[in-house]
Amino acid sequence: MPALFSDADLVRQPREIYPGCVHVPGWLSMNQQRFLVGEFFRWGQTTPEREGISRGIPPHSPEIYGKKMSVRLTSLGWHWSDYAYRNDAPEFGGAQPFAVPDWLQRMGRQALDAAYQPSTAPSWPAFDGPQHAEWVSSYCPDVALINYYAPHASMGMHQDKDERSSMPIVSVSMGNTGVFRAGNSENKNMPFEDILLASGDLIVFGGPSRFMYHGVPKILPDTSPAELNFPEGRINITLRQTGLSPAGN
Ligand code: MD6
Ligand code: FE
Repeated sequence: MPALFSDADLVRQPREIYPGCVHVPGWLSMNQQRFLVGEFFRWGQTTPEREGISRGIPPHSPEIYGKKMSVRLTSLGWHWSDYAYRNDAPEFGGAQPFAVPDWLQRMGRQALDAAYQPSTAPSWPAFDGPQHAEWVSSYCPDVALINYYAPHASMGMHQDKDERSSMPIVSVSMGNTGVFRAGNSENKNMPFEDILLASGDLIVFGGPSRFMYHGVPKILPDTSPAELNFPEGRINITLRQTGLSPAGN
């Protein structure tokens, strides 16, 4: 059974890429991935107006610096537009996002717990057992950005710095494998490390890597697991704690 001892499995181990940035391949079970894909379709549907407010942000391509992004974005908790978080989306008739469900916030805590074990992430945050548990339980992500990549979509190098909290960003992906380019915190240039994010992979950005430049130069066709039933494109969900007050949200 040579497949049992394939080298490919050796490299798909949890790995601290830089201090604070940890990749955990195959973190989500296939059932969890299937559930998230089902929710992805629901989150993109807007519910009819009730008491003057409709809920749900339709997937759209945000404009940044006058250019439309190639990914399609929807979100939970807050609407992201012009590099800021808003309670509502004026461009969609004032629609408000659905809340981040409890189970998804819990998934965020489970992700921090899994990624920042001292054995996999020796450099940061370097907590002992009780401190680690307390820190994990304090994570309360109040926004989820959900990006859909059609086969030729990509995302340019950027920093995520619209949040006022320095708590980590939790990122999970489903569908086609994406080439994730991890850069440095100073500028968009080299050195880079290209990491393959496959369906079910987790990557977290915290501490010294929280403001690292990164992007997704391309996604790889025909890489979505058949059992997922999502043959084309890639879904990426990032959870963040904005540090903003929840007024009206
Ligand atoms: C993506 N992700 O994987 C885009 N940002 O499609 C991000 O931009 C990202 O994965 C901050 C932290 C983790 C991420
Ligand atoms: Fe990002």
